[in-house]
Amino acid sequence: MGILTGKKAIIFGIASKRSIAYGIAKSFHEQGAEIALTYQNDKLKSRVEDAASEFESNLVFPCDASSDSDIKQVFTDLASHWNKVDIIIHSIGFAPSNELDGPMIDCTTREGFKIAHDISSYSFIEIAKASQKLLSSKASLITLTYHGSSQTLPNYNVMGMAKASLEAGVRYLASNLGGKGVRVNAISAGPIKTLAASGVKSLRTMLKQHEQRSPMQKNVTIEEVGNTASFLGSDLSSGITGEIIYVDAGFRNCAISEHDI
Ligand code: NAD
Ligand code: 0WE
Repeated sequence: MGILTGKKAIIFGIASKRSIAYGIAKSFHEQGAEIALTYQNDKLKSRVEDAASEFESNLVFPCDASSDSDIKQVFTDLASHWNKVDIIIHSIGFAPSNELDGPMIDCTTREGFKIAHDISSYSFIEIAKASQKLLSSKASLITLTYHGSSQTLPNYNVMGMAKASLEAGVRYLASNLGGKGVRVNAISAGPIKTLAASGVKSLRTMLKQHEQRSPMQKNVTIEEVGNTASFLGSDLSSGITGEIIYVDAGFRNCAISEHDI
């Protein structure tokens, strides 16, 4: 028996086998959860269908996170298959690429700011809203964030602002839903080479710095993030809500590495 046996989980944000959401789906499947997946657009449909069959599911729904009606439709469709949902994973983030290339003061635009906040932060609130009728008591909502919300690093720019907004949203949603027994948390992952991250010029430097400076002297994997999501989705974490849990090999707390002295 796994720690998620009997749980039903819907996961937003698989784009490839490197996606953090894929690592989460894999861990959930190992831990005995039933899984449903969503995909952003037709280009990603067959990949997400393949992932679903790998995890013994045929529940796959389209969902563009910028569309309230898409998000609502996911839960309408899901309700014809499931009578409850126990875990929701929001693993969606986006800013136009020109927003992530150079000093923020030069490259941020009003439109880019709107898109980044809409897709990366607001969509989590809309998903929480749309899921309410199906949410089980003891349900767990989990989103993915990054330390660029709290400390500056080159090029992350408006995504850092959107992640700060997302993390504040986690605390407010936790406060709103806590009375129902529903928990809301974020996982703050260290840098990982996924599709979204590959589009970023400074990623190689970020990964190298992380490996050198983190107490554990390594980068984290989608499997490590997935296993933390399993813990946060399970009843083992029943006392945790409104938290940002770091899966970063200790990087956040380390200003200068002991290994450099
Ligand atoms: P990824 O490219 O595999 O996943 C990003 C997902 O966002 C994709 O599945 C994409 O389809 C989805 N998405 C983007 N715009 C969308 C829209 N309009 N509608 C629906 N879906 C949309 O990359 P990832 O690194 O796995 O990213 C997942 C989450 O993890 C993001 O929130 C990201 O900010 C966060 N994160 C990533 C890292 C990292 O270094 N890779 C670190 C910390 C946090
Ligand atoms: O949250 C992320 C991914 C953010 C992201 C990346 C892209 C690239 C392609 C959002 N939108 C887009 N849009 C695109 O067109 N990460 C934590 C990974 C990441 O992104 C960075 C990083 C790291 C790490 C951007 C700049 C600097 C470091």
